[in-house]
Order: sequence, then structure tokens, then C-alpha cells
Amino acid sequence: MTNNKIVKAWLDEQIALTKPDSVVWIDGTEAQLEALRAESCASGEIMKLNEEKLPGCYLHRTAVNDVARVEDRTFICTSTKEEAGPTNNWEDPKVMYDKLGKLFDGSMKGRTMYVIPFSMGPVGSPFSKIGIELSDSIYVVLNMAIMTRIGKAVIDQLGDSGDFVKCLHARKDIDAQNRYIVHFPQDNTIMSVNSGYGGNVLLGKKCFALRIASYMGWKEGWLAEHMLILGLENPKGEVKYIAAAFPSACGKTNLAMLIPPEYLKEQGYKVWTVGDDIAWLRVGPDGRLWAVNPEAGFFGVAPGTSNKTNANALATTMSNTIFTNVALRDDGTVWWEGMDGDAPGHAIDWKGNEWTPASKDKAAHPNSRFTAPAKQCPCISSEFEAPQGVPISAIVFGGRRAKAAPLVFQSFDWQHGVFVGATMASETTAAAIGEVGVVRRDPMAMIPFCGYHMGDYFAHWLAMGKNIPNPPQIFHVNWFRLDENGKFMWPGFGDNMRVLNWILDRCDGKADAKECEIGYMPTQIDTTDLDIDPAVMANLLSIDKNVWKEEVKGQREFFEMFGDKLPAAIKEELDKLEAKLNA
Ligand code: GTP
Ligand code: SPV
Ligand code: MN
Repeated sequence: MTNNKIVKAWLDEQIALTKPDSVVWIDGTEAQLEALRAESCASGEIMKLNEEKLPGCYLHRTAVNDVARVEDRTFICTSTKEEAGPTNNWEDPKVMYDKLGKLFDGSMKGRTMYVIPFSMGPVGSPFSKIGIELSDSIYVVLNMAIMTRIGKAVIDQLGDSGDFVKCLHARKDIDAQNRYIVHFPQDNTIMSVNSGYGGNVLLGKKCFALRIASYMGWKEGWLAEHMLILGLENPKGEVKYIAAAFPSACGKTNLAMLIPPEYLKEQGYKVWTVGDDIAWLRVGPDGRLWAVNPEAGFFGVAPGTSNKTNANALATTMSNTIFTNVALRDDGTVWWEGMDGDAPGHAIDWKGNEWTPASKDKAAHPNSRFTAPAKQCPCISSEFEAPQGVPISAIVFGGRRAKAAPLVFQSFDWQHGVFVGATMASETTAAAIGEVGVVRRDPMAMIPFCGYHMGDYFAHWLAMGKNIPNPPQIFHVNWFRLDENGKFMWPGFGDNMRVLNWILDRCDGKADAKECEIGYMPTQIDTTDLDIDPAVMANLLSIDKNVWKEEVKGQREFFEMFGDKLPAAIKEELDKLEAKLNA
């Protein structure tokens, strides 16, 4: 399919190493993909679902020991440990290549190697980047065909260039003890072995578009972030764009596809989805920050997705979707906890076992997912394919905080906004009555995804601010504050639109705010038609100084690991906050 000498030499090397029985180039045609679906069904790797109710949809079950990303087996192999920093696992590249060489040796014997050329971003866009993934899994091919742009057009776009990310994946024995997800940012190389689960094997996603791309962005002057991108249209038909970073399973897909409350819908407010997980951000010729979504599909959390919470996501998955680790109903459709209506009387659970509502195990794995084409989303943005992306008015950070963080606040300026992102944290579990969950620090929601030293990453964010003549305003939100009974105080989901409106009004200099220790807080959030006690609202828009004094201690402790690499500006913001709280 190509005469590219660099591609051919690399491919020959990988074939010699993994020794597949045959090699198949993925050209991206529907005919080839359809043949692969049939082959994958015949081998039992995927199962065809009810064609009438879910046309073009399939179910895949992973091994029970292979259901999520594995952070302890994920490595950033830069030439020195210092470059990878204290938040990443590191190994000397020579040692790691040697170790992986042994694991990959003969790993594709008796199997077929698929060569998948893919583009992150629209093919040919100046901001797009190309990768080639070699994988022995048809499931990977079919998922990559949804999540990225693949095939001949990509390899033609690459031409004779060697500017592509080399991605190698072998399922091998799905041996958790020998599972490795390894990145060599200085070689543009990713190697993944002994897994068949999404984030570990769809190498265009977290591995390339965040870990490798964040390193590229650092060197080239842009940002690769764990952010959704949405467009909010007002009744005048003006659309403003917001990029938001929340940790995994903290509401990006939901916010990206938000349906406004009825009274705002009637006025003409709309939300348009540009992306639900990853944003690449660059300074545009007009001095604003512009964002593209490098992906072409959604790899979304299934449980909790319903017509009530996220009707747009549900509608997106009604055809041409691959479901992973959800439950199978007797009529050949799917089910998961939190779907609309009653649980089925009988189903097959994610492990392939009989399931009834009396079963004590969950029917769908909590991290079960759908892989669905973005263009099927009812609210997909007209700018989804725009090569230059969309101009960002506001950046929003957020996490699950039972107590500390208010519903929303605005940072004082870019430097303070970077500090707000750097001090992000999220509770691992929802708190029980009176108790606070375990806080994990997760700067910019990038702790598992930053491909270099996080101190350098903070410095890069600060430097970016100096290079954006017209920077977005930076905000922080928390949909997850709990009352003393352990219940969410804020209705969330569609009602988050009320907060987004305040955010954009602030960007326009229209909404009022009061200055407090941590930033600017709303004097009021529109609660039209919302049955919420004013005292609860007041609580949501306030902070507990004692909780924040503890918070500052936690932040200081966390920053210690970065040593000299912690930018002075971040330390300065922390000192300022502490002084204000103690004043
Ligand atoms: P990843 O794909 O892992 O990066 O997750 P994500 O950030 O896209 O999270 P997602 O939107 O899939 O939501 C994860 C969970 O949070 C689901 O169970 C949602 O129902 C829940 N959730 C999302 N938004 C809200 C909200 O506004 N309020 C509450 N209470 N829960 C929410
Ligand atoms: C996440 O964990 O943030 C995801 C799913 O979006 S995965 O692709 O597995 O990383
Ligand atoms: Mn994610």
C-alpha cells in the first residue's frame, strides 16, 4: 500500500520480531471492515447484536483480568528518569526495549498482523498527526476505525515522510504480570503487550493523543489535554466554546453532550459537542487559543448512561457501535446499571455468566464502555471536522469533591488559573455519611497521561499563557458536593448549563461575582424552575475556610515531590492563598 521506505523498514523489523503468519494492511474500506467483523464473529471475539434494534452493533467481552487502564504497568521511557518525573513509572529505554523485545519475540506466531495507518485529527489538517498501529487484534482494528481516521487516505497523506508514531500491540497471553504499556516519547514509539482493553490497546487514544502528544506539545509550543470541547449557542445564534478537564469517570462525556433545562431550550440555548475526552490546543493567528478534538469517536462509560442523564450519548450508540463488557439481554440488545426502565429479568453478564436481578454481582462491568462514531451524535458540532478547530473562551477544571470545592469559581488570571489546575484533586469514591472520600491529587486531570516531568508541564502551561495575547478565562467546577446525608447537593447533568452560562457571562464581563480567597464566586446562579433550597445554593457557593486550610497543607505536601522543578509562580500562588486564608 506504500513505497515509504521508512515505513517499510520499520514494518519489516516488527514482522521479524513478532513473526505473524500473515500481514494485512487496513485500507479503511467498508468492504474490508465488514469482512473483518464477520471473521471476528466467527472466532467468537465479538458477537453481533440484534440487527433490527441495534443495527451494525457488536458486543465484546475482555478477559476478567483486563478491564481497565493499568497505571502501575504504564511507563514513560525517556533517556533520563528526571525527564519522566516523579509521577510516571520510568525505565531506561535500553533496558525496556530489551525486556519488550523478549516479550514480543514470536508473539504473533499463528496470528495475523494488521497494519492500521491512522490520523489523529482530520486527514491532512496542519494540526493532525499520523500514527501506524500494528496489532494482532481485529477488535483493535474495528475500534480504531471508529475512534480515529484510518486507511489509505492516511498513508497517502504521510507520503515519503518518517513523521509518524510507531505503535506496536500484541495481545499475547493477556498475562497481567507481563502486561506493559510503554511510551518512548523521544522515539515516537509506543509498545503494548498482554492486554486487549481499550485504553491499553487503542494506541491513538491516551498513549498517543495524550502521553506522546503532551511531550510533542511541550517541545513544539502547544498543549495536549484530557479535555472535552463543547460549543454553547445562545438565543442570538452566537456560539462560544469551552474546554473542560475532569479526571476519568468525572463527567466529561456527559457535559460535552449536555441537554439544557427546558426553559433555556425554549429560549434557544443549545450545546454542540466537539469532543468528549481529548483536546489539542494551539495559539491561533488571531491570538486566541484554538482547540481540535483529535479523535473521531467516543469511548464512553456505559453504566449511568440513560435518557435522563445523557440522551445524546445513548442515541449515538444506537447503531454502528461496539459495546465492551456490558450485559446482554435475551433479545440481543444490551443493558447496564443505570439504564432507563427496569432491569431485565434475565441477562448474560459481562463475564458471560447467567444473571438475574437477584444476582449479587453487577451485570455490566463498572468500566464497561461503548465505542461509537462521533458523527452519529445528535448534537455533534458543525465545527467537528474544522481543520483549525474552535476558539476557546473558557477553560474549566473540575473533580469530585465532597466538601472543599464550591459549585464554581473563576481564577484571578492565567497564572492563578494554572495553579487552580495544578491543585486539582478528586475523591476516589463518593463519601459515606459525614465522611470525606480519599483525595487523589490529579493536576489538570493529567496525572495518568502526562508524558514528561509534571514540573516542566506546569512551566509549559505558564509559558503558554504568556504566548496567548487573548487567553481564555480559567474556572473550576464541582458537580459532586455532598450534604450531611451523603447526597449530591447540585442536580448536575443538564442543569450544569446554568453554571456554563455564568462562566460565559463572566468571559463577556456581564455577570457579577464576589472576590474570595480562592477566586471569584458567583453572587447568583440562575435557578429558574429549579426546586433547590436557597440555603443549599448559598452553601454550594461558599467555602469552609478550615477545610481550605487543610487543603493548602495537602497541596504543599503534593508539590514537594517536584522539588526544584516546581515553578516559582505556582509556589507564589500557594503562598498567597495560604496568607489570605490565615488573614
Ligand atoms: P472517561 O471516559 O473515563 O474519561 O469519563 P468521563 O469524564 O467522560 O465521565 P462520564 O461523563 O462518562 O461520567 C462518569 C460518571 O459520572 C457517570 O456515572 C455519570 O453518570 C456521572 N456524572 C456525570 N455528570 C454528572 C453530574 O453532573 N452530576 C453527577 N452527580 N454525576 C455525574
Ligand atoms: C479514561 O480512563 O480516561 C478513558 C478511558 O477515557 S481509556 O481509553 O481506557 O483511557
Ligand atoms: Mn478519559
